[in-house]
Amino acid sequence: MATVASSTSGTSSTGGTAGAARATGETGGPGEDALLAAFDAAVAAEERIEPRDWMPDAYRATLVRQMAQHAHSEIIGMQPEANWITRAPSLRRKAILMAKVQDEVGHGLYLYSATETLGTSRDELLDKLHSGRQKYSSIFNYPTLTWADVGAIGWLVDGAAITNQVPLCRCSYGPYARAMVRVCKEESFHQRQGFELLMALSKGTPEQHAMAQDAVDRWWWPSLMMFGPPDGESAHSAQSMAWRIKRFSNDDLRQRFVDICVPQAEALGLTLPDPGLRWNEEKGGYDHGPIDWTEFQQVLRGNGPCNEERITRRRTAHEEGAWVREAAAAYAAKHSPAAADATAVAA
Ligand code: FAQ
Repeated sequence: MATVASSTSGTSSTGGTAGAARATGETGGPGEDALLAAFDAAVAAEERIEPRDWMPDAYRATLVRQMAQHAHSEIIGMQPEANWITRAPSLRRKAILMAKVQDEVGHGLYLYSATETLGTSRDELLDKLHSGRQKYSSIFNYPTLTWADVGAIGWLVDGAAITNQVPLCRCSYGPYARAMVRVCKEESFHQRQGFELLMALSKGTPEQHAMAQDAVDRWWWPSLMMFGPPDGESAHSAQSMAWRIKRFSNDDLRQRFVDICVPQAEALGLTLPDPGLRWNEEKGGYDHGPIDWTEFQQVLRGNGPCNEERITRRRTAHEEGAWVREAAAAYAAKHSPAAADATAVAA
């Protein structure tokens, strides 16, 4: 991890008004050192930084990077599961899956909105996603080969997402923290539906049990990679933790997830595909086998099994949705207060 003491400097043009610890960035206000000191004090006092508060440019850029990546993950993350909506084995399962996929796009909306409070636009963010300048989570570059994958995504991918995101409810940036509260509640439902789906398969016919096991075998290691590179190679963790954006390191959260999953796998009657999993009395957690970080890097470089397919589908969806955006903008313009005033004057 890179070492960081407190905020790196940088100015921001937004003026702040929130509380004694918040200096304003307006002309004639305190200088940059005072602004930075007030910002650091607010973070240290567990106060929330709000959109109109002064913040270092690097803090803003870090938030935009992480939140945009998170928002992109939510909307790209709809694709692997949507693949199974038409083939869900019952009306009940189809209704549940449709609701879950709709929730994911909702999470994307909260997160894009929260990112826009940092002075960027949704168009800009989507453009960066489509041109490969911003990332989305590695996990969504794996295929969903069988119905059991829907269960494995719910149990493992949503489970990993919750483990990572519950601490983000205490993120120092207010809009992100508040969005996370609702997202986590919904992710919790998603995780349970995945667990319940896998339980039904695991206790079903031998073929269904084998399908569930195969899905867990394929999703386990990529789920562990969701937490990001090991702490020693995590470029942003130290600074993000100093700013209280992140509360725990990648490895600490990964460990927490492994410890949660082992007893859950036992309850499911499924095996986690890691012969190296052992209870370690001294650390009070499970040791696990080595993660294939070469595979992770390959996926990040665009060479995962589905990278090309996912981004192509996303770009197509964006192009095909152009008429909806145009219609919505035309409707908003027609019904804006200015348009209403003009109509009243003409009458
Ligand atoms: N995939 O220095 P760090 C979900 C990048 S939502 C791709 O450790 P950081 C819901 C990282 O960006 C899942 N890239 O970075 C759902 C950085 O690259 P950069 C998404 C990754 O930010 C469920 C570089 O590696 N969740 O699943 C990944 O401090 C089911 C160095 O890494 C979030 O986004 C990765 N896995 O920590 C939806 C949560 N890991 O930007 C549908 C919020 C790292 O310098 C269906 N994000 N990288 O080019 C976070 O908590 C953090 O950003 C981490 C990474 C922990 C992901």
